[in-house]
Amino acid sequence: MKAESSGMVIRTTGSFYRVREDSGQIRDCTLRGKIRIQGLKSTNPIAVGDRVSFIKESAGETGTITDIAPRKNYILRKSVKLSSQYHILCSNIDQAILIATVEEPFTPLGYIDRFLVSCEAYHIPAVIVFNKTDRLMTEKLQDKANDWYQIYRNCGYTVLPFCATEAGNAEQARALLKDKISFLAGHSGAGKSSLINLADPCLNLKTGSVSIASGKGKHTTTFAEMFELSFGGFVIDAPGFKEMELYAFTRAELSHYFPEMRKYRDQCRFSNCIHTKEPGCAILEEVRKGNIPESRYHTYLGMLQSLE
Ligand SMILES: Nc1nc2c(ncn2[C@@H]2O[C@H](COP(=O)(O)OP(=O)(O)OP(=O)(O)O)[C@@H](O)[C@H]2O)c(=O)[nH]1
Ligand SMILES: [Mg+2]
Ligand SMILES: [Zn+2]
Repeated sequence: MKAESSGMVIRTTGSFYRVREDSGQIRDCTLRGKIRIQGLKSTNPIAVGDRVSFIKESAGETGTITDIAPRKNYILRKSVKLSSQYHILCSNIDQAILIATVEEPFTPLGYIDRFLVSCEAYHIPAVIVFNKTDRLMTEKLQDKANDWYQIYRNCGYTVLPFCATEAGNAEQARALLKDKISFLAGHSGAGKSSLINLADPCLNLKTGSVSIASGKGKHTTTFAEMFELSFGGFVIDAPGFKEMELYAFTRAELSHYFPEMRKYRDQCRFSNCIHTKEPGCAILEEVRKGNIPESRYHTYLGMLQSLE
């Protein structure tokens, strides 16, 4: 009997799965038979980030996947062809990093909030990198940026103001990514690839491209690719976070995914309170007091509506 090895899937192409053995060796594998994953209806059986067992084929650098370990978390995307079905974009993520920008391009707060709600629902720790701090030319812009940092820090998130074009920040970028599996998201042009290149110039990712903005080009593929960092760790450079799907949760659950609301939601008079205009609502009271940022509450109401 052939010995089983284990590794992580770093790329999927059709029915081939590129697996990185724990020794660092890369092996293209196929899947033997059907592997059933309980309780999840996805169109792809295996995703980037999956931990798998496989048997090495005697000839060449190929293998056969025989088993997949339970996922600690995963991000879903709507399957393109069948919109009622999902596929797993990636799994076993240690942190999701949102690259946001106050200017050039302007990132709406609602976009940041929705990203954070997704991370809460997916049980993935989130970090917000506010990139292009060098573009905050006026005092007014700097004040605005500081207000934004404060909003998210007060909610308990890690906020990192950053400039990815400054060579002196390379060490900080490496510290952020080292020894972790990081999922990077953010609008086109925010600086995702720039940040990765700053940390690890060997990767030499293309930057400044507009191909994603048009929704065409190489990124139309919805399958994520993972890059190994020379100093330890992996990054998933995934353009188009827009398509990241929320779990189908109920309206009553939504406030649970806003950490600053989670603290108060049990204090509402009615247990089925959805915090819109109910008497004795603790969350409304905290919004009035300024303990829950108005912009976050505004996003909450918008999301609530879309759940109706
Ligand atoms: N001034 C300034 N420009 C930056 C900074 N970070 C990135 N840029 C520039 O912004 C442009 C877009 O950066 P990319 O790294 O390609 O952005 P991206 O997020 O990977 O974009 P997509 O791959 O299209 O999703 C490039 O021209 C970068 O040089 C920064 O901190 N300051
Ligand atoms: Mg890019
Ligand atoms: Zn309430």
